[in-house]
Amino acid sequence: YAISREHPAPRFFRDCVEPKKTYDVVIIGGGGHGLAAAYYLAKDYGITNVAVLEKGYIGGGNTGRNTTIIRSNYLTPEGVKFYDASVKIYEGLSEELDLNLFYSNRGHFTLAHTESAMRTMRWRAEVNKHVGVESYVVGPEEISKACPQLDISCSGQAPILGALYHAPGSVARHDGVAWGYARGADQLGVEIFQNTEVTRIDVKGGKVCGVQTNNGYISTNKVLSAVAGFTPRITQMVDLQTPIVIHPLQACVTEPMKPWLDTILVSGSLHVYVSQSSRGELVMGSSLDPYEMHSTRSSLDFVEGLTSHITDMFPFLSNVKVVRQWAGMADLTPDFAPIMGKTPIEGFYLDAGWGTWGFKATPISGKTMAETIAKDMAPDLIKSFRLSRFEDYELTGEKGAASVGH
Ligand code: FAD
Ligand code: PYC
Repeated sequence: YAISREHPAPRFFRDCVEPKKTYDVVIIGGGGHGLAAAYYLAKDYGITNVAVLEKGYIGGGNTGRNTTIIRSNYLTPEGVKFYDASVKIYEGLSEELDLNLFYSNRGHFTLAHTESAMRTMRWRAEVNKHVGVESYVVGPEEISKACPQLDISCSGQAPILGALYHAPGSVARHDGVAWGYARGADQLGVEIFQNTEVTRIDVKGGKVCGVQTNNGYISTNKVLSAVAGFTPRITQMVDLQTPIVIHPLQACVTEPMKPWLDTILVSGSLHVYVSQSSRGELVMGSSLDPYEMHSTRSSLDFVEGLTSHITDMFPFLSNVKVVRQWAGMADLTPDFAPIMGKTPIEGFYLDAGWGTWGFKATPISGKTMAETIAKDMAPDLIKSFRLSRFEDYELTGEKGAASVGH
């Protein structure tokens, strides 16, 4: 590739224009996961002959569309350990990548409005504590203390009985995570190609041998697919079946306000979650759209439902304006856990099934997928996320900890 007047180097990383004929590893998808895998391949294993191919611009997929919640208060011990490892990397990531990711520890409340929801909160608290993660059940007084603006009766619609409190709950700047990993990978020698779409993957004798792109052909024996909502299109190219289905997930932000909301609040019953960003906007979302659709359109129906429930919780917000709304394409699995690791096609690695929950996993998914590719063997931390679990009936049920209604 050449850096020229037509293709000046952007501020963060080299502007790679023309891919080489061959790479040791090709990564499809320049979201947080693909870029983190590239970074750790180079940093942890010295594998730098790596190309990241992104059909649009980096971070333009779900990485730049999510509501940035980072937490590890899951339901299964396997899930809690995995996400806890990610939170621990996140805590030092601004320093490691030398970029301010606005990582902000807020504490996270999952509100319970019914006795059955309280039971799930107690269950999650016990699993979390068992694995050494700081989560416990609190009553309405403690919630009011942390967030005095919250109407505990929710305008009489669904009084709050208690919550699961999770001290490590945090938010961070989502596109910063993609840009930080991109710059880190680039500095170590990885080449990143934007506007480069993979249109075909060649497999011979059960082994990957190359990819066709709109920017030339690349030979390689190792391909990682990290394309979230586009996963079915890529797996179709190698004739691989997964149970992933795509539903839109929408979110929005309000006009900026002076800081008043210190914590992250999630209500499963009212189907809303909210935090306040470092620039004062309320970042809010609700349930998945209830139908399969490969689209990033957003709807009036979504903001109407969301704002009606948010004003049950915070009646004083009724005059605050929503200024932007958008959607991402969530790649959902039946058990709400990801699909990570090797596949029956030699040299084809899959990082998918991130649905509504994958931003928090970006660092650890990058690290563990890099290890899987480098050693051609998945580390223990991700073994329960293997694709074959759906054939073996060994699911990793995380629906009760998914945050977002389904
Ligand atoms: P992406 O960021 O989607 O990157 C995949 C990239 O692949 C895209 O840039 C795409 O252009 C590229 N691509 C696709 N096909 C090709 C091809 N053929 N060739 C080349 N490139 C290709 N998770 C949380 O943990 N916390 C949250 O608060 C949270 N909130 C969310 C809110 C919303 C509204 C949405 C939509 C998701 C939310 N998530 C959340 C989930 C999270 O955003 C995703 O799971 C995560 O960002 C997935 O990252 P990724 O890198 O795997 O995928
Ligand atoms: O996983 O915490 C989460 C989340 C919140 C909103 C969407 N995903």
